Order: sequence, then C-alpha cells, then structure tokens
Amino acid sequence: AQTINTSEASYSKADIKQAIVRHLHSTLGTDENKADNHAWWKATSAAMQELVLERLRTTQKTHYMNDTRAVHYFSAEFLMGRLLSNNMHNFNLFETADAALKELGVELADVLEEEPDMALGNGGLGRLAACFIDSLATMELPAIGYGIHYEHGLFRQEIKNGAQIERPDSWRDYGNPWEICRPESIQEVPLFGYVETKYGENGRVQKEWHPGNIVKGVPWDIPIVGYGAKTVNVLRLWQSESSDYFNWDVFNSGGYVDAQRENIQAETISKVLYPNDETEAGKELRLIQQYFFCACSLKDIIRRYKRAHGDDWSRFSEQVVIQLNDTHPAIAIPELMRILVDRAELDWDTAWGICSKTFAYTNHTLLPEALERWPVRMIEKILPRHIEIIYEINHRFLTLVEKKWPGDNVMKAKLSIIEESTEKMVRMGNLSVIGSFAVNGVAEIHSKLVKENLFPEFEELWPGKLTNVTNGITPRRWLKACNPLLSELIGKKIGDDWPSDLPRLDKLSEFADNKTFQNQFMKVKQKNKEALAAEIKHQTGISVDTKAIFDIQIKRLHEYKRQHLNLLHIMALYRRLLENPDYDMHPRVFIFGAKAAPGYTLAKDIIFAINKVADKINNDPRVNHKIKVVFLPNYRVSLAEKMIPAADVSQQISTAGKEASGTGNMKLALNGAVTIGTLDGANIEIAEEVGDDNIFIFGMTVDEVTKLSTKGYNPYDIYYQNKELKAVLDWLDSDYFTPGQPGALSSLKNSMLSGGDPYMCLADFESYSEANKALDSAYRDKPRWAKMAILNTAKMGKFTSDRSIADYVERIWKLTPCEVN
Ligand code: 26Q
Repeated sequence: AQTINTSEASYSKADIKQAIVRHLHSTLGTDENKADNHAWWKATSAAMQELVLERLRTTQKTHYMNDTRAVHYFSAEFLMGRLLSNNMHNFNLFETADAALKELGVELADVLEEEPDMALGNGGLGRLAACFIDSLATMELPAIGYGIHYEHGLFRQEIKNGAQIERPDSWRDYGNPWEICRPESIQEVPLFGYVETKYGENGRVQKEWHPGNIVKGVPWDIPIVGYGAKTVNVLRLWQSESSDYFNWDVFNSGGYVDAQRENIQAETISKVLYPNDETEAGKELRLIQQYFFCACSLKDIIRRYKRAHGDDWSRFSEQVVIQLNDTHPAIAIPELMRILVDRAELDWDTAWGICSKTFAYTNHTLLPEALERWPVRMIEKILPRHIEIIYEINHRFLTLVEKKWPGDNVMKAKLSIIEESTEKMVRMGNLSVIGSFAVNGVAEIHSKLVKENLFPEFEELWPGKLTNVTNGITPRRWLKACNPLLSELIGKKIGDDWPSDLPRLDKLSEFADNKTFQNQFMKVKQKNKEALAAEIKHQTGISVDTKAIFDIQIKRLHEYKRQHLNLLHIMALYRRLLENPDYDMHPRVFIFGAKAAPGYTLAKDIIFAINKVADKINNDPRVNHKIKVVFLPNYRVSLAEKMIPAADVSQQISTAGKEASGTGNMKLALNGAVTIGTLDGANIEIAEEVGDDNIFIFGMTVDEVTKLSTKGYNPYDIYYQNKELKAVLDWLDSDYFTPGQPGALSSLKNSMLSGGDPYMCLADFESYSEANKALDSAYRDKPRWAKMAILNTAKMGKFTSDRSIADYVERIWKLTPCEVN
C-alpha cells in the first residue's frame, strides 16, 4: 500500500478504510449500509482532517519555537472552492483513498461532488488569494490568511428564460468538515461613538474613543495543506457576533429593545459577500465589514507578537509583514496607527515608522469605477478616531509634497488622501500607497500603467516603491487535481516533480513534434471534451459534437472583458452560414460561464443575449450543427475545474489596458488550450512564453487604444463601414432572437453605438474576426494544432503561483522558509 511522505501522519489503504468507517459510525452516527454519498464525503473528509490537524499542530509548534517572521495576507475574499480532493493530493493519498473507497463500494468521484464550493470571493482577486496561500504552505513559508467568514458566499446563479436569477449560497448548511472554531481567540471590535480629547500631565494630548457599539469577532480556522503535507498553515476567517456584555449597559438602563436591535446589526456584518466585482459600491455595511476583519486580525497579530516580545514594539515590523489584497483592507493602516498611538502611547513618528514598514499593497485595477473612495462623513460616523488619524497622516504627507513641489497646489490636490469634492471622499488607493513600503501591480503591463498613469507622482516621490509581481496559479489544483489524465501523461514523459517545479514542463517541448506524443496529448483532450459534453448535456440538455472546437470564455461578466465581442462574432458566423450553407469552417462550440453583478444591468443583458442567441442557433437546422452556443449556469471554481481541461480555445479578449492580469488565461493555457487574445494583462507575458506561432493575438495595443480615445472614437464610423457588423448589430434590434419581443436585445446594440462603445468592440471586431479565421484553419491542421496545444502546456512554467510567491518573498516580504519535520 501507498504511504505518504511525512513521518507522523501516514495512512495505508487499510488505515483509510478504517478511519472512514470509524467516522461514519462515531462522527455521523450512521453505517456503511445507510450512508449516502454526502455521509461518505463527510466521513472521508473527517478522516483526512485527522492527518491535517496532526501536521497543523506540528507546524504551529515549529513556527512558535523558531519565532519566525511571517506574512499576513489580508483579503476580503478567499475563493477556495472544494478542499477534499486537493488535501488528498497534497498528502499523496488520492489513489489510496480512491482504492479504499472502492473496496467500500463507493466511487470517490461521486463523493467529491458532494462538497459545496467555498465561494467566499467574486473572481480573480479572491482566487488569487487562494492560490497564494496554497503556494505559501507548499514552499514552507510562515504565513496566515485573514478574511471574513461570510455566512453566504457569492450568490448561486440560475438561468430562467435566459436571464440570470440570484439565489443565496449556503455553503455551511450541512456543516463544514474543515473549519475549526477558536473561541479562545475571540476579539472585540469597537464601532461608532465619539472621541474624547484629554490632556496628560506632560501636556500630551490623549485621544479616547468611546465606541457606541462593540461587536465580537469569532475566528474560524481552515487548515491550508502544502504539497507534500509538510507545512499546514491556516486561513483565519472572522465571523461577527453581538457582544453581550457591552449591550448589558443598555439593557440595564432600560433600553432592552434597542439592545436587541444592536444585536441583529452585529450578526449582519459577516452575513454576505458583496457581489460587486470591479465597482465601488460605497455601502456602509461594506466599510464595516472591512474594518471588522482588519481590526480582529490586527488584534490577533499583536496578541501573538506580545506573547514573544512583550511591550517592545521595536521588532514588530521585523516579525510582521501585512500584504493588503487591493484597498479593501486599507483601513488596517489607520487602525494600526490608532493602536500604536492611542493604546501603546508611542509618539507619532515612532508609530508611523513601524506602520509604514509593515504594510505592502497590491493593486488589481486601473478602472476608475473600481477605485475605492469612502465619504469622509461615513468614516467619521463609523470610525470617528480613524478619520482624525487619516487627516493627520494626510497633513504630514502633504508637508512632504510641499517640500518636493513647493507651492504646487494642483499636485497637492491630486495626491491628497482627501478628495475635495462636494462630498469629501477618502481615497483608499492614495492611503495605501502612502502607508505601505511597497506597492505592486499584477502583470508587467499593468504595473507599468500603475506607475505611468495611476500613481506617476508617487513614483517620482518614492522611486522604487512601485513594482511588479506577475500573478500565478497553483498547478496542484489547476493541473494535477483537475486534469488527472493529462497529469498522468506528463508524469510518464517527464516524471512527477512538475507540480512543485512547474518550469520543468518545458521538457515537454522536445516532444511537441513527436507524432506519438501528439496523439496521446490530443487523446487526453478528446476524453476531457467528452466528459464536459456529458456535463453540458446534463446541465442544459444541449448535445454538442466533441469533434468540434471547444471554445471557452469563463470569467465575470463585464463590458471590459467583452463577452459581447465574442457574441457579435458568433452572430456574424451564423449569418455567414445562413448566407452560404457551405461556408467553410470547422464545427465549433462556444461555451460561456459568467456571473453578472446583480445591479449591473448591461452585464445581465449580455447574459440574456447570449442565451437567446444560443436558443436560436442551437435549434436552427440550417447551420448544420456547425455552431453551438452553450451558457453553463453558476460558473464557480468546481465548474472551472471541469471546463478548463476540455478547452481547445481560450478567449482572453479584454480591451487593451483594462484587464490587470487575468489568471484564467494561465489555467486554460496550462491545460493545453490555445489563446485568442489581446495584448493585455498577462496575455502579453503568455505570448512571450509560448511564442507568436502558438497564440492568436489581435486588436489594438494599449497605445493604440489611448491614441484612438484621444483622437475621438466614433463607433458609427465602423458601423457604416462594415456591412457585416452593421447587419449583426441591426439584428439585435429585431425580434429574430426574441420572438414577439422586438427590442429585447436593443440595449446591447445601443451600448455599442449611441452609448459610444466604451470598450471599443467595433474597433477590434475585424481584427478579431481575422484571428478567428486563422485559428479555424490552424485547428484543421491536426499536427500543427497538437504542437500548439503541447507548447502551451510546456511553456506555462512561469505562471505557477510558487514563482509569484518567490517574487513577493524576495522583493517585498523578505521571508525565509521554516522546515517543519
Ligand atoms: C469593491 C467595493 C465594494 C464591493 C466590492 C468591491 C470589489 C470586490 C471585488 C472590487 C473588486 C473586486 C475584485 C477585483 C478583481 O478580481 N480583480 C482582478 O484581480 C485579478 C487578480 O489580480 C486580476 O487577474 C484581474 O485582472 C482583475 O480584474
């Protein structure tokens, strides 16, 4: 029997069987005959968790004994997905568990399907956090993730008559076998109230915040198992609860009913994840969420630091680095200042010295509508002491600006943390840059634009502070676990070390022209396509031809990502086929997965349009089944794991300059999909790795987009020039796709004409159409396509999140690994 490579925690097949059955009996109170798949899942998870917790204890002891410097990854989102299969792979117990369950008459694959996704994130930013904590544990780096224990993760999407319906996500309804509640580490968080100014003996001004409410933060720990299961770190998620003792005062003074009302409020804080990917909503509860988890996490960090160093703050920033995942946790900066100045009674300069050596900030967007700004009035009400501290930080910063650019008030207005609009606003991006020792973008082009367009003056003020760390993905989840057939084939060819050393995949390059290997590689792809075809049939009832090109666009629905450009092209192909039934194209299945923010009307209209066009095309015998269009509902991590291995083509078609990085592009290429994409985000670096022959690049560059906007872009020029495009857009105004409802798709047309086509779909259409033709003929040349697909897998070494983490460690965090034995 197979055993794992850690000494203390080791299971044979017989051990696993025994442990699973033991949990069926004594944890779940059932037995082998009564158990359904859900019970088997719970028992199997509980059996794995025994090993996980063993390694967790060892890791924590080791970190404590070595008093290690650690990174604290602050993120409002962790999009973890399912954990059982990954934990098994990390312990090298997947095959053993599979065999053990078989002997019990149970299919592991069915058991894995029982696990609900942990969908505590919107998309790229949340999934990046999940990949990063996977790499941190794998690389044996001391690290902890801090976030929010949302009761409801990202909404579940249903499609009714083509339109998106949101339903609540209840990932914990039947319990979560991985999380551990830690009541001994509960924290209290003050909110609202007022600030009292006191004068000490030495004339020192003392500020005391009298909160109007105190809420409790209850920590839940999710163990994060590294590959090989040596280090097990934790993800600590805070759940809000009302703080009974505080409300006793109100209770005793006769405010019983009001006290009850406060209690309801407290529990609301961690109730639900905001689904507004890439838009700044400005809601009070969102700010409270952000402060809540930052305050809990900082107290937790300080408690741990004090245990080792007492009241000596001088070593704090040597031991603690806090990475801010976008500006969502930026309120942690004034919160740490408050603790140091008001509580520890350090002088401002000492406190600021510590604070500004502790934080580092990652920017994930240039879109103006996504840059967080909070009304001063709102912060004043919820966090009355923090607004004072923010003003003080700003005052001292503007003194520095005055020294650098004397008399330049335009510069001051631009760099100020406070935006002096009618409604004064706090700019969280500026606060984050000022309060951090390092700032990074997430792909080369994005970081360049952060330096040149978003924060050029900060670059002048603090040369070297702004830098780049290109994103990455964990190959454990995004190849080994999700694509077992390809993983096995790769293993046979180049050995089994690639999951923790992804650049080794380059060894596959020498077989890219090898007929046998090409056949094996494409046979795996074919099998994966058959599995996805079955899933499509099951989910939607649509039959697809698995010999067709599987063309996949999976990501949040947003205009800048241009799902509607993809749709325009599909409609153009459809027209070509109607006009000429012999139109020469390889059959193609266009597959979409996307959630729209519930309040983003046009995004929802695009989902509706995709579904309506799909209905029409899929049921039109005249197109001879050359095109099928599939919208798979409820796109999420576990669905991505089924779609990605089956992709021939990866659609990465954002307007140049708008997609900070993208990470789905990396996952698809790693699994042998060929990209059709713009020179945007990480696509540029993917193109550099695979070479121009193995990717289909189209459209305007960032510079060309800028030039066209400056010159003045008029979509009508293109509309009247391109007959096909005009016909396709006009089609949207008819009732062809929505019988009896003319105009049901008009909002889409309007956005691209009278709306000014803000993301320049029409400008890139022709180039996109040509790239698609090139792709189509490449696919028909079987050896050529096989070579391209192989090279896409082979050349993805750079995009392992292990490399991203190594970059952070070397350039920002300065951590050393801590071996756990
Ligand atoms: C902000 C305010 C209020 C409510 C919600 C939000 C909010 C939530 C999520 C704003 C933005 C997000 C998520 C952003 C995101 O996922 N950005 C993506 O980050 C990826 C990882 O770096 C990049 O690859 C993508 O290019 C970028 O779009």
